[in-house]
Amino acid sequence: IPKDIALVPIQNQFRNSIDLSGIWKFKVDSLNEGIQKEWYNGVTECRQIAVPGSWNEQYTDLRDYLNWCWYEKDFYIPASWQGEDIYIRINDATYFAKVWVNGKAVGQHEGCHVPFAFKLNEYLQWGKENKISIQVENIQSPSRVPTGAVEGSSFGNYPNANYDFFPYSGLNRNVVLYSLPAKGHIKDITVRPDINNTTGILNVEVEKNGSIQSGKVIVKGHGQQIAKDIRFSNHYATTSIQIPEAKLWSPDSPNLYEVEVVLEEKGANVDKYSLKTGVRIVSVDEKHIYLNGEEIFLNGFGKHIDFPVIGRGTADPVMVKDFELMKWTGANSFRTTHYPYDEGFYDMADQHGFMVIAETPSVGLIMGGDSLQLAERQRVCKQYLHEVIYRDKNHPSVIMWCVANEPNDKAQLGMAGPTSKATKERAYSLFKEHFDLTKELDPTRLVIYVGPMMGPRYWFELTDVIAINRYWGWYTSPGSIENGSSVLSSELDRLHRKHKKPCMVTEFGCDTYAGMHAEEPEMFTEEYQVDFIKAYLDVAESKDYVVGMHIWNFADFKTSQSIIRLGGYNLKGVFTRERKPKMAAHYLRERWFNNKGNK
Ligand code: BDP
Repeated sequence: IPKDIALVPIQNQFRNSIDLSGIWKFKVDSLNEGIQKEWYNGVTECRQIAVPGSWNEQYTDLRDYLNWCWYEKDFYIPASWQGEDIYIRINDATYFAKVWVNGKAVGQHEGCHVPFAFKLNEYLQWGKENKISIQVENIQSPSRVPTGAVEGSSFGNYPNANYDFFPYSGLNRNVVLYSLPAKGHIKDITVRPDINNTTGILNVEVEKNGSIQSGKVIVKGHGQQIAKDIRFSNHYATTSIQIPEAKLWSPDSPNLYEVEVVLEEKGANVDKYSLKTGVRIVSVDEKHIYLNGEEIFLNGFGKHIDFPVIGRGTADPVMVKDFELMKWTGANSFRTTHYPYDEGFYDMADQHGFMVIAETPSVGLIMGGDSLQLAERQRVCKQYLHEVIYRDKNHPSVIMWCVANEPNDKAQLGMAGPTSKATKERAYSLFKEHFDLTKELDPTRLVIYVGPMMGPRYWFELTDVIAINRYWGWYTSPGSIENGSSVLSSELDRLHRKHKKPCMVTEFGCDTYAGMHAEEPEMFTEEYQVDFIKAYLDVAESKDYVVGMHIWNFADFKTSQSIIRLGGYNLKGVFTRERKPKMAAHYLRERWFNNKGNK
């Protein structure tokens, strides 16, 4: 798993980047004949498509199309880049992509919503146009993650994704061409913060390419500047920077420091990379999560990247608006359900003091069944953990990794009845590998998975915090919020008694048709949503070991079609898909923002 994605491409005096966003050529390849017909040399009779964006929203006939498509773009490399190492970074090709440059195969990648990069030097031509061709498909399959087309799946939806959001496909994020100094460059920077009384400590590890042996780490911010020399051995160098009277990062004061790394040769700088990070530590005991030694409570949402016309595409105005609205409600946290978001989200969270639970694309995971498929899924899950942690490890906002949402140990998701002892044992040890790998790649953060209603409980042994998604009073005892919240209350008590870990409800909510009302709360009305949310928040407040409540969902979002998804939407948003508040959003603002009754 190449580490080339560890650092986001930037522009400075040593590095260059060109964003290839815009209109690309686009051609459907439903017979998968493009390779044989050499479409990598150029497509003809094609459509046009906007990148970033999902193809399912841009073309009426492609709404449910998940098969092969071709993207193509011509580009120039500036003459000044000659002699540099030149890469391409594709930030999201959902789900499987093959890449050619000037008709030559460059590489391929499996997986959604994570970046991948290839070095292009040997494929490029100078003083001429170059052509990049990307063949992408999003075929739903049980050996993929997230899983699709699972026989007997409880979803019974169309398209047949095994998860409750629309399988938006294609180049959902931008494609960036970038150059790095060929003489040697910084490949990765890992900053691990610590605190000793009032001194902040940033432990910095730098990995580089090339023969350069020395450099500097400079930490800047809040009127201070502290520099240390580094020397590499075997491409790695480490140092520890002490910041006296450090300004810690927290939701109330999201203080950031700039960490600048330079590579030097004979007194001259060869490469430089700067990133922003914060000094903060996260810890946990039987009942609480602590940030810098102080108890915290996570108020917030599960979200989606989902907007009309743009689909799952990156859209900065929507992102900025979402932060504005989350702040308006008084939220201090969100989970990147059910996949990693684009980097901008984590930068914004760092700056605005949001605590993030960073989730991998492992949703609807089946930890049982056919061994070959299981082995494939396991491989992809581990790849995701590398990719996500390489990319997002330096964000102070990320306080927890979530390795999977609602995994199950059945052979099929909809399968009823008990799981055999052997299957359970295998599922336990395989899932433990996800936790072990996460802790190995990053020992500084908490690690959770999110458990489904009526799902296996033995995996809770592996987590730092018990995180559950609950819909008692919605999917069960419909219409009775009282029943639902009392089931929640006793279940939380049981879980905490057994595992002696803090608990969090990572999803709870109900579908609400904006504008539908009733005198007494009735399902689908705005009144029901308010009362449901209130009842769950009250339960949480009565228990000193509950550490967070994330409402499902921040906004309504598109799903596959099924009888429980009116118009093809999950309507559990407290905002509509267009970001208008429902009554519940006003209720949260009253409760969270005005600090009436949240912890
Ligand atoms: C949970 C899933 C989430 C769904 C939600 C729901 O984690 O993706 O959208 O249920 O049913 O099980 O609304």
